[in-house]
Amino acid sequence: MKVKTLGQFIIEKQSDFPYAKGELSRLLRDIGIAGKIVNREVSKAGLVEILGETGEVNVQGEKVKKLDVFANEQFIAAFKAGGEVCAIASEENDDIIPIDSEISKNAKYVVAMDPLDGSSNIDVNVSVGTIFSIYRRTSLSGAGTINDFMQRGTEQVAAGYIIYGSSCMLVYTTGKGVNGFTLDPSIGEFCLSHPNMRTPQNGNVYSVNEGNYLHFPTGVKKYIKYCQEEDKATNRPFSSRYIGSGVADIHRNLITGGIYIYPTTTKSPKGKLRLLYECNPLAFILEQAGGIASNGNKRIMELDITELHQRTPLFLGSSEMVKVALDFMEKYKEAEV
Ligand code: AHM
Ligand code: MG
Repeated sequence: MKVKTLGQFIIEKQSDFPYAKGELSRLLRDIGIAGKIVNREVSKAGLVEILGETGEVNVQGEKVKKLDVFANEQFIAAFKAGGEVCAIASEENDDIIPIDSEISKNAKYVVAMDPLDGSSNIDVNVSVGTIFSIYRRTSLSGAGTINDFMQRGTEQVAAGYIIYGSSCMLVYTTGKGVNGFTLDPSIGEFCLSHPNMRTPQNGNVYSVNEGNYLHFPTGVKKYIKYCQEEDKATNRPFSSRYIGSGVADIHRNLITGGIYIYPTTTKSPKGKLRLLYECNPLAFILEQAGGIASNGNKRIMELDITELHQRTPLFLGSSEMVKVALDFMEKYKEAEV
């Protein structure tokens, strides 16, 4: 069987964007390269000194692990060296990183990313991931500004994630379906392994941190009980699967069918996950694969964004499952007021 590498695939697909001059292709290729370097470090995590906490606290108030810092630096360096990006937003940085260099003076894009999602899982050998989202800049020239990021998810040009798991995979979309590439370590290339990924309309997995149950909205509590009830026709009870590493949970559900929920809680009344670099890119991928992404009553990609690190609740996954969860949210919305 002839193997198709990420590089070959990107070149082939470039004709999908007749107005583009190859910058997006180069940007995606740069992300693949940085991802390989991060994968190399993640797979050595148990071996080397790099493991452990730096002691710093990131803008979300969480302790930063060394690999988060490494991944952040690696992707930033790749974007700066590539010249296609005029600003970066990262979970690890309070403010945007403007880029104004000789090679980036014609840069058309901005990138938002979570360089290492699920990082509390690194030191226990559980999959982690990188999430990225690419927008066309709205500013005219020079370094990008924060306004370049204040765009709805529907404006994304491309989005994807890299999962550092039992194998390393890069999954991305440019709005024409979703394709997945698995890293073949023997040749050091991402190879097309999951062309045109579609998520099943229905599944039997629900993923939510049930430890927070008491603090969930009534609609979510009722939906969880629904998942646990016996019903032959709908194949219930569903299985509960929650890794606590969003990319891993969502990747599995994308393939097998399922729903991922991170609702509001009394502790996090706006939810935990971030709209710009977690929910919007994952929503774009899931929608492109035939799924649904909602905040409980609105489509994620149509939410207005006003802050870089804005949070939102998330209901994401197989269309039929998400629809049922949203029906519960609608039915019990009065219970919250
Ligand atoms: P992070 O970006 O700080 O790693 O947080 C995001 C992660 C998701 O990957 C995961 O699904 C969720 O937070 C787990 O949160 P919790 O431990 O509250 O269930
Ligand atoms: Mg994250």
